Amino acid sequence: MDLATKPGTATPGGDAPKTAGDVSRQPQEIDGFQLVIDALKLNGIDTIYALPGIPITDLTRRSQAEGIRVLAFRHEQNAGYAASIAGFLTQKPGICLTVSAPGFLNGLNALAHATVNCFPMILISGSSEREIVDLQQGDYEEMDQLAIAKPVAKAAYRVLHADDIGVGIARAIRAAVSGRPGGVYLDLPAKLFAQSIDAEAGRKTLIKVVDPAPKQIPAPEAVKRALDLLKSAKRPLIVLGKGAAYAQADADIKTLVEKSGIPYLPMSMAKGLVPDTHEQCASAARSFVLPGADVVMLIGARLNWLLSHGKGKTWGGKSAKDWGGQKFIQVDISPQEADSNVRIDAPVVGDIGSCVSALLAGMGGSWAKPPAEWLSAVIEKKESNVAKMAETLAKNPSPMNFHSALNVVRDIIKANPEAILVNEGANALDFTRSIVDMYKPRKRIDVGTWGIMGVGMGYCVAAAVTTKQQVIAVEGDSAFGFSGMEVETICRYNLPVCVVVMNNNGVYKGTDVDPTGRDPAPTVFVKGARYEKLMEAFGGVGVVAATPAELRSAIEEAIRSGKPTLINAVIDENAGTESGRITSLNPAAAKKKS
Ligand code: ADP
Ligand code: TPW
Ligand code: MG
Repeated sequence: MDLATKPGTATPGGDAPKTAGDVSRQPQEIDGFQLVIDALKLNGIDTIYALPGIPITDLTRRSQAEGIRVLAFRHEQNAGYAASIAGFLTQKPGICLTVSAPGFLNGLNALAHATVNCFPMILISGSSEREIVDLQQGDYEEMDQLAIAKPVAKAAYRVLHADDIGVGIARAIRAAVSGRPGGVYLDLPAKLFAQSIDAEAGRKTLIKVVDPAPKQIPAPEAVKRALDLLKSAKRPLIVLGKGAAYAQADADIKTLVEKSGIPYLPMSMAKGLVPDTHEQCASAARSFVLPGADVVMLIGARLNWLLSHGKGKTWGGKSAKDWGGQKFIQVDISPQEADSNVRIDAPVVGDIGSCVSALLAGMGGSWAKPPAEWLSAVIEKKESNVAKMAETLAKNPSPMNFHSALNVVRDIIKANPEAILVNEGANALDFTRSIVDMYKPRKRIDVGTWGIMGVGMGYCVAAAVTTKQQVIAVEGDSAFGFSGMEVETICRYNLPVCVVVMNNNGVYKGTDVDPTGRDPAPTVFVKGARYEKLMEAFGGVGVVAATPAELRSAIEEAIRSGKPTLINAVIDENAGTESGRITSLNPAAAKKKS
């Protein structure tokens, strides 16, 4: 069935002139719906994360009928987070499709998240009638969506005529994936879908984007400047960020690390780019290497709050704003990133693949390893911290705490290094990041630059669909709540997702009380909540795990069966600390001792 090209089947109400009456002379027509689908397919878009409704219901149906995988969610925010992480994992823009005003706004959070995290994503939203919206005459779901999207998007476009759909989608794709990737908004008014134009002419307007993310080769002098600085270092350090993971230059990055012999620190989503168990990995000596280093090479990592802005006590500065004395090399595709917080002595601007191969070429055959004194100091610090952690992990307290539960997850990921680990929460996030080693690139996806709660189930769906691997999500009980209803989506598509809810009865802890005695405290939930029943409600497997042994066998069974599973891991409600590792960011008045 080809609705779009059959004469006379175009939806009425389109703007294009029609030759009514004489069917034999009627040209073959194509409508806006079909042009959008054809444009996406032409550009290799094979999956859409959506929530149907006016005016995009038929777009979801017809996309599916044409072989695009349409994953329908229960809330647009989760569809959006799914699209954003699909972009990170595949380097193709993840597509989120929503209805107008409220659906668009629900998706907008994820669009902002994609932009902030440098993930390529396109939010496509249907919108209401321009003439009515612009005169504010009160249309169904009236909103000037383009204006609202602009400040949080890398780019935002609106298409008004069917013969511009090809250009609109091409521009959106290029904007999402070229240079620093980001979130792009594409506004498609309801009227556009129904417009019909001559089919042959319409098809000619479609654009297959050539080389959507062109290589950007760094200048030879920038590479030389960086290598000269690195060579002069007595205590060098490499920091790998999620931009490096995104770039898919895995082999060259590992070679660069090994050839240089420099200790490296992976940011959260760069864990596993080089295995966390590598002898040069300095994660366990983080608070030693940051203040100790004299030259730091950042590869796809920004000096934002996650790296204490490159200064202050974390970096050995005397006070919160003082420079620690480090010199920085920054490898990044965005020329504006350098000097954002502290002086960058050697910016290397280009795509990470090209930059790393240029650095490798410049290093030549004989590169002197860093001074042995520095390397042995790092190893010594690391070994003593690892030994301390091993002691804590070996304990088996009752009730179970974060450490004893995560010791199990650590073993499971070691035995299943291809599995994707989704992670959100506060303590549930921080402890997982430091305890669970990753062995392969792009296997850990988490709260990202904003430390955002709610990415969990959307990430699970996209990770399972795009990688076809087992997904294990370690979720704080609060974090899980933001997207919990999507367990129905996980069951509906029968995805190999095992959700472990670290259930400590609340946000950070489950022990707060309302001093007036009237209500539950704002940070606590229903005690002993049975999250596993939510999964059972939709046909998945639900398990309560109160001990590490129960947790281990439940995750192992989930992996063996590949069935959607939710494990309610009962954690000591006293075990966490306020805000996990970032208590210091709480305004002083609200600060609480753990
Ligand atoms: P992290 O949170 O892991 O420290 P950030 O999100 O702060 O990482 O930084 C990622 C950086 O990577 C951004 O500055 C972005 O411009 C850069 N980046 C993303 N993709 C590429 C790429 N392909 N080549 C070069 N730089 C990239
Ligand atoms: C969109 C603020 C940061 S962490 C967190 C909240 C609400 C939940 C912590 O509790 P959880 O973890 O998940 O149970 P645990 O192990 O410490 O008990 N809204 C958004 N994002 C953020 N970051 C918040 C609120 C927050
Ligand atoms: Mg909790």
